[in-house]
Order: sequence, then structure tokens, then C-alpha cells
Amino acid sequence: MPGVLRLVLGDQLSRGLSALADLDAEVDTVLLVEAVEEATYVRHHKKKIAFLFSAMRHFAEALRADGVAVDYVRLDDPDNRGSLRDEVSRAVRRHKPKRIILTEPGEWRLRRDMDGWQTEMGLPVEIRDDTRFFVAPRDFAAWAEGRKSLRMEYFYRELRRRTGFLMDADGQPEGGRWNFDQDNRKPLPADIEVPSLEAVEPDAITRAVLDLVANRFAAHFGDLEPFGYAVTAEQAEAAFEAFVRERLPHFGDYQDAMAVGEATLFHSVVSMYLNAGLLDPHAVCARAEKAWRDGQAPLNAVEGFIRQVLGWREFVRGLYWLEMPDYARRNFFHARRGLPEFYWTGETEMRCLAEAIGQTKRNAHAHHIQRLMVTGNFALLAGVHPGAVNEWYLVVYADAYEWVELPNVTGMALFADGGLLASKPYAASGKYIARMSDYCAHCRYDVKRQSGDDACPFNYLYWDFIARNGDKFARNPRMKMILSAFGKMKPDKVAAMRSQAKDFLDGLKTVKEGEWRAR
Ligand code: FAD
Ligand code: DLZ
Ligand code: SF4
Repeated sequence: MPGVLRLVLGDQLSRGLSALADLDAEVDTVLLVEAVEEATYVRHHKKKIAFLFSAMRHFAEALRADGVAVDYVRLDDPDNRGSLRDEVSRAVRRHKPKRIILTEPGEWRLRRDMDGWQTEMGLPVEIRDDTRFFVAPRDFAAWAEGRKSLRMEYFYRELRRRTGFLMDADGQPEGGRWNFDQDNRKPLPADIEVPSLEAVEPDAITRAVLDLVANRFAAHFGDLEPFGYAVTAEQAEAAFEAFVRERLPHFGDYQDAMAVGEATLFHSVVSMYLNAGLLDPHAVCARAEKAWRDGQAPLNAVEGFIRQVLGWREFVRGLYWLEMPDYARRNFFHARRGLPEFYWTGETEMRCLAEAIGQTKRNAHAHHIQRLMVTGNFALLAGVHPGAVNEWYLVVYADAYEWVELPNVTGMALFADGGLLASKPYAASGKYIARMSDYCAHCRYDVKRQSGDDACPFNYLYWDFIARNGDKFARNPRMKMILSAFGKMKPDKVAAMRSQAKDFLDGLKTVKEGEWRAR
């Protein structure tokens, strides 16, 4: 009897996936494909490819152990034609299924491609909602309908009410407030001990994948080894438990802090597991809430964590599907510059950037404030083309898929959507970085100086950015104070900063526009 061919993508490694919901192990086949096209449509970080391939292979093994028929196409299979579409087509010829079932993918380009599959394959293709998220794209669209502006905070409150997370018996937010962000901006005390992340020892499956990636993707960005990420749901759950035990209690307080040599501080480092399906967003929110109810972590930490997963993660996904495909072309400030070469090498005298990029190269991870206020902020101030910035972020992070990467870069870091996601640009001078980190104390530049040889580039670039773009946010009430401070500056001071900004930007070695498109 012909069964169903069920496709599972590399970022859909969940046993509860909608495409597997009514699996009949007697007749159905689950298909997983290592597709060179998925690994190279942007040239993903080596560690990201290794993480996904190893997690895919482990997922396939676990299904097989449960008696499920799995057809797993390896990258080095001589018959592998390299794209998901061609491999599904080939699998249809092998298995002659009655239909194909899959869960909607996380990227628009693939979703559009799938529109043609039914005709091409000549059999029904059923695309199911991705029920691992709290909100379906159509429900987000209904929420957004008719609203003048879309703000995460209101969306988040609705989800708190709907899910009951951190709500009291009277339907009010626990602690009397929806949001404890004000309490979550402490710089790191010098004497605090930061727990280290435990690495998972690569097993035989991971070692084979590491060899494959070393051979096939040697020219891609990033360090492949040491590799210590979790590659199974059980390992990811253990990593999350370690976070709850050791780092969640301080997560809120030091959420925005940065420190030399400290890659992850009190962050969870679970985004790659959540996005690939090894962890379940409902379960991690429930576990974090339990930690608060059991007295293991304070409310500001737990609310902060739940807000990221329930609020931001869902909000950016809703916005992505609402605004695509136009969203990928937004460029509010008409930024044109190529990406500075140091984004690919980490070689810069600016310590904050060297730290964030060096870490990214080693770990395929950097935490939120580094992504937003260091690499993102610099790209915003320097006027780098959003296409080039988006490509970099999509390549370098193990958690990056366009549904989550694009709104964070285009909307949050670059304000390239003109304020759809953020109410004002997250532009900042070196003062912010000095307040939230010890980077400046270890930098050749002087964060207190605004012009002159040793002046921190973030300072004069910031005021040059305000001078260049002030007219574009003149009516934004949240920019009023800055514009007024700028208006009061002495003209010769402004001229000195702008001239230094021009020299600095002219001297930047960049990857030219066009070149990044070809990568
Ligand atoms: P934690 O700080 O411990 O936060 C907990 C979880 O909340 C994360 O694992 C993540 O799932 C979720 N989360 C937190 N902030 C966001 C956010 N703004 N949007 C969506 N989810 C969020 N996150 C990605 O998952 N993929 C990306 O490609 C990505 N690109 C980003 C690019 C820029 C410019 C910025 C500013 C942020 C980006 N983020 C992205 C969001 C955030 O930086 C990462 O989710 C976070 O740093 C991952 O580390 P963590 O697991 O330790 O997070
Ligand atoms: C990111 C990625 C990579 C590197 N490789 C594969 C792959 O070989 N096979 C696969 O099914 N998925 C892969 N992925 C994840 C897909 O790119 C992802 O499913 C889409 O971008 C949609 O989110
Ligand atoms: Fe970065 Fe400026 Fe501080 Fe140096 S002085 S670390 S460039 S903010």
C-alpha cells in the first residue's frame, strides 16, 4: 500500500512536528536531505552546517530506533542532486507515495519554491502550519490589521493573557508589571563569577560530520573546532537545565552587559536549539516560570527570558511573514556602503567589534547586545547596505534563518524599515558601550574623546549619522532630545567630527556592493 512521504527540513527536528503528527510507521517514509544548495545559498558558518547536519543525522537515528522508515540523503551520496526540490522529486520516484506532507518552512524563498512542487511532482503536496510557534502568521496578520503601529509590548501582553505565563489568579501580570526591563540593565560587577558552558563531546556521528564539513566547506567563514554544541533533544534539554540552574538567576540583571573574554555571560545560548526544533518554546517558557514559582530565580530574570521567547521571537516571525517579500528590500536611510572587511576577519583595533566578531567566528554565536549595539550599531552608523548586513548575519550565526534574522537586522539594528519594528533607531555612541562593558578599558581608542586621533570612532560616527539623517526622523518624538542636543553643538565641533567621520569611512576597506551578492 502506498504511504505518505513526509519531508523534515534541517530546522524542523521535533518529534511533535505537524508533518509527523499522523505518521503511520507501517507505510510512511520520512525524508531528510543534506542539500548543498541549503548550505551555500549563503555560505553558512562551518559550525552552523556541522550543527545542523549532525542534529539531522541524530534525529534520523532516533526515528529509526522507533521503527520509522527514514530515507536520509547524505551530502556525499553520489546521486544527491543538491537541492531540496530535486531530492524530493527523486524520492517520489523511489517511494511512489500517494502524497507528500511537510511543515511550512521558515524562509520565504523556500515557501515560494514549494508552491510549484505539486505540479512538478504530479501528486498532492500538503503544507501544514508550523505548530511549534505560539502564533500562526495568519493570526499575527489579524492582530496587526488596522493598527497604526506594531509594538511588541502589546502583542506580548496578549500572549501572556492567552498562555497564562506569569499571570496571577485574577488575570493580572505577576509582580504587578508586564515588563521588568528597567531592572535588566546592570553592568557586570568586577568580582562576579560567570559560570562556564559545558561542551558536549562529539560522538562518532558528529566526528564524521566535522570531517565532511572540513572537506566540503573549507572556504566558509568561522572555526569548525572545537565543536561542543548539543545535537540531540536530550543534550539540548540538559544544556537548558544547566542554564536554569546556573545562569537564569542573573539573566535579567546582566542581560545587556558585555565583558572582554566572556562570550555568553548569563545568556541561555539555546536559540540554535529552539530554531532547529531540538527545544520546544512552550516547554522552555514553562520551565522558566516553574523556576520562579519554586523560588530558584527572580521574577525580573524569568519575565525577561519569557519576553524574549514568547514576545520577541514570535513578534519578529509574525512581522516577517506579514511583510515579505518587500521587507528584504527596505533601506530607509538609503545606505550604500559595502560591509567592512573586518566583519569577516575580526581584525580591527576597535576592541568591542574585535570581541564580538572574534566570538562569532569561534562560536557562531554572540549575544543580543553584541549583535545589536556593537556590530549592528556600527553598520547602522557607517551606512552599510542592509543587503550586505543581512547576508552577514544570516551566514555567521548558528541560529540564523531569515524569519528571525531579517526583522532583527533590517528592523531592529538598522531601522531600515523606517520604524515598523522599532520606535526609534538603536543608534548609540561609544558612551553606551562604555557603560555596558569593560571593552573601552582595553581599547586603543579613547571613548571619552569625540574627535582627534585617539577618539572612539563610534562617537564621531554617531554624530555624523545624526547630521546625515536628522531630517528623516525629525518628527519622531523619541529622537527630539538628541536632535536638540545636536542643534546646540558648536559648528566647528560638528565640522571636526564630520570631517573625521568622512576620513574614517573613506578609509574603511569594504566588501564592495555586488561582491556580497555573489557570495
Ligand atoms: P537569550 O538572550 O538567552 O534569549 C533567550 C531566547 O529568546 C533566545 O534563545 C531566542 O530564542 C529568543 N530571543 C531573544 N531575543 C530575540 C529576538 N530579538 N528575536 C527573536 N528571538 C529572540 N536570534 C535568532 O534566533 N536568530 C537570528 O538570526 C538572530 N539575529 C539577530 C540579529 C540582530 C541584529 C539582533 C539584534 C538580534 C538577533 N537575534 C537572532 C536575536 C538574539 O540576539 C538571539 O536570539 C540571542 O542572542 C540568542 O542567544 P541566546 O539563546 O543566549 O539568547
Ligand atoms: C540551514 C540549512 C542547511 C545549512 N542545510 C540544510 C540541509 O542540508 N537540509 C535541510 O533540509 N535544511 C538545511 N538547512 C535549513 C534550511 O535552510 C531551512 O529549513 C530553510 O532555510 C527554512 O528555514
Ligand atoms: Fe569600542 Fe570605542 Fe570603546 Fe573602543 S573606545 S571599545 S571602539 S566603544
